[in-house]
Amino acid sequence: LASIGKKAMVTSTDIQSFSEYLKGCRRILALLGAGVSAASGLPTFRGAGGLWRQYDATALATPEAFEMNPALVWQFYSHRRHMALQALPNKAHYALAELARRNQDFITLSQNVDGLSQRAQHPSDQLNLLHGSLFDIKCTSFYCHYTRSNDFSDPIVPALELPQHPSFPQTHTVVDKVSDRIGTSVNASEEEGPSRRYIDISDESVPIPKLVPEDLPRCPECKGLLRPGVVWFGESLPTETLKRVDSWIESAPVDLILVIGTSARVYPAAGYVDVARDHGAKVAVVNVEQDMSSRGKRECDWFFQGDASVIVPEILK
Ligand code: BV8
Ligand code: ZN
Repeated sequence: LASIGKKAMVTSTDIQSFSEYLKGCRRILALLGAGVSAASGLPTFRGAGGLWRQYDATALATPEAFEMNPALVWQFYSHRRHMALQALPNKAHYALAELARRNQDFITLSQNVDGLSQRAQHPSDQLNLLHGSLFDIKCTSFYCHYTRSNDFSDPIVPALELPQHPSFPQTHTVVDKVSDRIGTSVNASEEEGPSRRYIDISDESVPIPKLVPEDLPRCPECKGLLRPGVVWFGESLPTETLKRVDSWIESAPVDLILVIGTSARVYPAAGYVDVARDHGAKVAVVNVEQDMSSRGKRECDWFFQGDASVIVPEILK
């Protein structure tokens, strides 16, 4: 009897049953993590990509690290801004944007700060950036409220220009006029314009220039130090965004949550999986690793193993 009473928590890998269910879905959530942008060449936080030089990325993404060494943290973020600007959205970003256009009752909760969902033309009123954006900047002076969004300058200040040594082995060729590519998916190879050569400073063998605070991004209003507009560990998530998401969830039962490319370790973002389930949602996980579904978490209803840029367009078509 116990076994009959126990809900069959079988995780299906069957696209057919998922597509059947998806057809009847109206209110859908997606929770995105760094794995969605892996196919665009951006490193994830855990696993190999989780290190920047000899630092754990999550140790640099803190107010304490910024307080202690703003130059190093700015170099970390400047490098990630540069990488994100050089990257292109992939088919997962486009498929999710397409679903949002098709269905107003689909909203995306993204933990990613790389701007790729936006560049895939994901409708902005259905895209909730839980952890901010690399391209938002804000002032750190207590009394000053200066912020700016969509600052795609690369680098943001001359001193953060990646060192250029054409002979250096780690150089990678980048194309100029990146700003022309924002909002388009122009392919790098079609890009004309002179290419400059930069050193990849994520490699700790590469000496990085010593910066003084004056060289760092300063507030045009109060001359205070500017910081990346991302949510660091220990900081609360944007209240407006949380309010919007929570009222969307509370307003009616949820049919489905897609959990794509996330280790679901960072809270409160990861908590939305259980919140959605508690509001009636079935759970579909897309991940290259099994650990998400089998890590003792409550079972998901579907688990699709593989690269999000391959699987997401497939299961949403
Ligand atoms: C807060 C912006 C409180 C910055 C980020 C102990 C227990 C529980 C919680 C805590 C705890 N100690 C501290 C906390 C709270 C902490 C937290 O959750 N820590 C974790 C590490 C335990 N959370 C916070 O601090 C949050 N704030 O709690 O505030 C508070 C409340 C009120 C008032 C004041 C304070 C703030 C968290 C936000 C931190 N900022 N990002 C930046 O980007 O630099 S988080 C950052 O890491 C990302 O945004 C992302 O959210 C997270 C990384 O997670 P993922 O995206 O999942 O990436 P990851 O690499 O982990 O996984 C990638 C996955 O993709 C893997 O599963 C992999 O298998 C898969 N994958 C890889 N390739 C592919 C793929 N899948 C598909 N296809 C592929 N090709
Ligand atoms: Zn200021």
